[in-house]
This record gives sequence, structure tokens and C-alpha cells, in this order.
Amino acid sequence: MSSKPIIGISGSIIVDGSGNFPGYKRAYVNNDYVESVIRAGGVPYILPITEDPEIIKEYTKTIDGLILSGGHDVNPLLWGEEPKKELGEIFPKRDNFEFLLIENMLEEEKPIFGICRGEQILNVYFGGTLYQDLSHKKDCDVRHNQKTTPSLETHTVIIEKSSQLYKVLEEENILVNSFHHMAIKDVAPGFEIVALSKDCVVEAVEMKDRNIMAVQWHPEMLSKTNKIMQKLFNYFVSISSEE
Ligand SMILES: [Mn+2]
Repeated sequence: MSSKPIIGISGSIIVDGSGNFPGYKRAYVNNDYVESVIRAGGVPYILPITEDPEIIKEYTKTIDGLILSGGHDVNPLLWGEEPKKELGEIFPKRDNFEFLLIENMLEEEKPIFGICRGEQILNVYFGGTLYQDLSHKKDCDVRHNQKTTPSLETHTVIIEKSSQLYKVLEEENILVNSFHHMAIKDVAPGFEIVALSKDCVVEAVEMKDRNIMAVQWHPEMLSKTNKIMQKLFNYFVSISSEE
């Protein structure tokens, strides 16, 4: 292994709305993921979407750790629910890609860090369910889709003191940004809920024996100015280099 661990970041596809190639598909990740990994001493690799199992196997052999990035809603058919009216845009090809990535990372026994959609897809992969929209959750009255300024912390998260997350952040109460309308409903077997918002939305889970952690907010959008959030990437890069 190289001296700097290679961190794969699951990619997405954006359709170019303007310029010379309107309607053209581009493979991408938000650059904040790239910068957070570099600041942590890792080498970021963007993993373009494919459903070819051979290519995905090569991805996971090459990388030392995987970040599952944010994005589309997860297809509710994956946990046996019909789509409800409030469901946002889904991208089943990406769900399939990320399921295969997770499966191969588990085989390789390498760490995974899920962010936002990344937390949701991990929970569904391991047999949990999601709220298709937070309006379906009783007593949910915190704004979890803040609409503005990605780098602004808007709601409180309370962290379980016995968790790995607490060891990493060394804080019991943190402020996070929030750009989600889905959230974990039934947590998957093997996952521990380690952080909640004040209206009891699951904000972080972990599976310690498998080096999997996931958060519902977007630390990569905060980490440039917020030292606590950068610690998540520093920790993840450090465990990715341990094998
Ligand atoms: Mn939230």
C-alpha cells in the first residue's frame, strides 16, 4: 500500500444544462469531498458509476477506504415500499452501483464512511428502512432541509458518549448543516444509533466491528472552516491506512 491511503468517493452523474453540450452527462463528485480527503492526508479517487461487477471489484481492490457521497433519494422498492408522493428523484442505477461497492468493501474488509445518502444506502443495504420524507415521521419539527448556505451549521446533534463518533469528535453536542428529507426509520441489524437531532431523527450510525460509520449531515461542506468536522475525515483516513 502507498504511504498515503487511497480514498474512493462514490461518484454521481450530472446532466449539463448549458454550455456547448446541453444534456450531456458528466461523472462527478462535489469538490468538498476531494478537499476534505486531501486535508486529511488521503488521496481522493472519484469512482464513476458503473454496474459492471468486474470494474467495481477493481475499484475496491485499489482503494483503502470508501466514502459514500450524498445525492439522490434511495429507491423505496429496495426495502419493499411503494414510492410515496413526497419521494424525490431516484437513481436506481446508482443504488445498484453502491450496493455492489459496499458488498466488495465488506469482502475486502476495508472501512466505509457514509455521508447523507451514504448513511441511508448503508442502512438499506443491511436491511433497514427509511422515511421517504420526514413529514411521515411523527413529531419531527426541526428543519432538516435548510435550503441555504452549505457551510452553515443550523441544527443540534446529540452524540452518544459510548460511541466511536464521540471518541473522534470529543463533543457531546454539535451543530450541523442539514440537507435531507429522507432519514433512517428502522435501523438495520448490526448498526448502532450514535447520534440524534432534538426531534429524534437518526443523525449517525456505526458498526464498530466492521469499521463502518455514517452521518446524516454534510461534514465535507463544513470541514474547511470547522475543525470538528475535519476530524471525521482525519479519523477515516487514519483507519484506512491501518491494514
Ligand atoms: Mn438533519
